[in-house]
Amino acid sequence: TNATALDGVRLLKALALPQEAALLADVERVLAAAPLRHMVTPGGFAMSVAMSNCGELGWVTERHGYRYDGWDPLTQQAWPLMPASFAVLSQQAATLAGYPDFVADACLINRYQVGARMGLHQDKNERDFSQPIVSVSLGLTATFQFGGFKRSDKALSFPLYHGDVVVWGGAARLRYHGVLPLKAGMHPALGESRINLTFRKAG
Ligand code: MD5
Ligand code: FE
Repeated sequence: TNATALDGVRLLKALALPQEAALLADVERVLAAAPLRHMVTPGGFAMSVAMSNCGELGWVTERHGYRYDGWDPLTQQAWPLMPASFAVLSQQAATLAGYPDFVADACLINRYQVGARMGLHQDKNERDFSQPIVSVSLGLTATFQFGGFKRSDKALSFPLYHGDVVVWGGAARLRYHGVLPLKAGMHPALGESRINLTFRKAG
C-alpha cells in the first residue's frame, strides 16, 4: 500500500504566492548575473532544463561529473548572493515542516520550457541527508514523479502548481524523483515556462 509513501513529504500549497512579485524580481536579478545555461551531464548530453544558482554553493554538472562549487564556471565569478526573499521563504517552509534550523547555502534555479523534463534521479551530492530539500514551483504546472529507492520502483505522479512549496525530508530525502515533459501552456507571470527553486544545505 501507499499508506506511508509520502512520509517525509510536506506539501505547502500556494505558500509562495504572497511573495510572488518579490521572488520573480529576485529570480530576474540572479539570472542577469548568472545566466541560465544547459549543463552537460557526465554522459555527454545537454540537459533539457536550463539552470543557474545563487548562494554560497551552486550545483554544476560537466563532462567530468557533478559537484557543488562556489564558483560559476560560465561567468568565472562567485554565484550571486541568496536574495532575502529566497532565504526567508525557504526557512519559513522548513520551519513549518519541522526543520527550524534549516539554512540553505545553495539554491539551484531550474527553468523548464515546453518539453523540458528531468529523468528519475536521487539527490545525493549533499553532505548531510538529515537536512531537507525545499522546492518552490513557479509558472506552468509540472507533473512531478515521486518514486522509491530504486530507479525501477513504481512512481506516483502528482501536479505541482505555481506557488507550491514542498519540503522533502526524512524518508523522502533519498527517493527517486523526476519531472515529466512540461506541457504547453501560458502562465500569466512566467509565460511558457516553469521555474523551480531548489534550496539545499549542500556543504
Ligand atoms: C524540480 N528539482 O522540480 C525538482 C525539485 C533537482 C530536482 O529534482 O534535483 O533539481 S526538487 C525535488 C526533490 C528533491 C529531493 C527529494 C525529492 C524530490 N523526493 O524525495 O522526491 O525541478
Ligand atoms: Fe532532484
